[in-house]
Amino acid sequence: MTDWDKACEAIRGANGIMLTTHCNPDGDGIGSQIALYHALRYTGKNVYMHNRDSVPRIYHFLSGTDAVGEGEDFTQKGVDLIISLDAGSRARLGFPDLFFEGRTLLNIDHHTSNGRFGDINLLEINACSTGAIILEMIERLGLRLSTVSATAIYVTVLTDTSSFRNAATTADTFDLAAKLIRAGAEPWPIAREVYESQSREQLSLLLTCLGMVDLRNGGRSAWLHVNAAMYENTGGDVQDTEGIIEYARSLQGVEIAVFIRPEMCADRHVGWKVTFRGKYDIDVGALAVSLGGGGHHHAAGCTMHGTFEEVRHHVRHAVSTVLESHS
Ligand SMILES: [Mn+2]
Repeated sequence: MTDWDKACEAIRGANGIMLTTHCNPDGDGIGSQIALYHALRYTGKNVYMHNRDSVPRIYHFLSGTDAVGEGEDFTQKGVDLIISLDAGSRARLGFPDLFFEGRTLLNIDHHTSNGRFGDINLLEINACSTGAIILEMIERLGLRLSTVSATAIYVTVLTDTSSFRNAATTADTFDLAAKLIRAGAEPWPIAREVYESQSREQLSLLLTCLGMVDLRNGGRSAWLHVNAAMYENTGGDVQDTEGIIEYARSLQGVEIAVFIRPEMCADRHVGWKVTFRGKYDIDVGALAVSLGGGGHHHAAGCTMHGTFEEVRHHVRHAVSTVLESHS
């Protein structure tokens, strides 16, 4: 049996399904979740959505996001299948071990570093987004592609390809986008919600952050960070940091961009989230793996522990080593 057969069979056979995605969810995680939720609801199954962290504001326009539960506890009875979407490891889901006991875990993802942590693993590393895998899943299961699901999958493609710009963008990506638009997804209203609805606090945080850009390794690496004081002074929050790292990568000559922010769990500081972006042949996914995280060739991250200074020192060393081996 192929992984696709196993995944489809698990979904067909399940009575209660819980859809979840990684901590601090992005457009791919939320869009995949919403798209599959609406498609499966037509089958008469009990379908729930639950994530450790809340849905970012810019995705609230997707219908069904108000039904996404949040927090470390999920008490709903009768769930026999958990579907993990867009997460490279089980730890990235942010739930206690107990959460998974007695339930089948189906892992659907496109990260090269995915640890095959599910009971069933559906990994398509050439997919431009996890949502692209969900579209194929909907088709294979013979489910209806509603306007709502098409819109949610369009969001996954738009955000995970950095607006049809990154290396994952192929002719297939545009075929996929065309199919979604024909099914009712509207590019401009979606772009307006995702990219043209910034708050003043977000802009203020961006300004503060960019003012502190640090170029190192002779201009080959660019560093940005936020901390609790910067949130406090600007009124911004973790959601407002989405995309800031792209400014660091956008500088000419930069090969590795690094962004560091506090990693929170229910208002507790649990470490530092370090995000990497690459531009040329350096594989920041491998860099992140070497620091205990994971990701893609040009976009990756990890969570580290210690003081900010300790973490930055450690990451600077790792980045310098990678750059020296590529000079
Ligand atoms: Mn993704």
